Amino acid sequence: DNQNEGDGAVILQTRRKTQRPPMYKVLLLNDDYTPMEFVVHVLERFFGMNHSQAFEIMLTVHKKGVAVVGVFSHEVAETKVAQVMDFARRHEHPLQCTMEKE
Ligand code: TYC
Repeated sequence: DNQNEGDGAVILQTRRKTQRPPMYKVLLLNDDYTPMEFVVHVLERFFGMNHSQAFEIMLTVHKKGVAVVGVFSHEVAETKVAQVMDFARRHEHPLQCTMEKE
């Protein structure tokens, strides 16, 4: 940000550009075996979606192969991925969830 000193003199670059934390997309991947109802449940449970939003996103993943299910800070995104992967593994479904920098 440049600052005008009133008499026309300008101080150049007294402040660096404001830093925003990098954000991460959490992605859900399609597979042939995880039941559709399980994926809907995951989206409701870990991503706070209502049933109709969750069903819509599940169908998008099913048809397109992948969808962004949310955008979060690094720490929150890592937690979501771990929760989904652990829940899927405990239920013996091959569902995959990953994150990537936006
Ligand atoms: N393709 C799965 C089926 O036909 C459903 C599914 C949807 C699986 C989304 C994973 O992320 C997924 N049962």
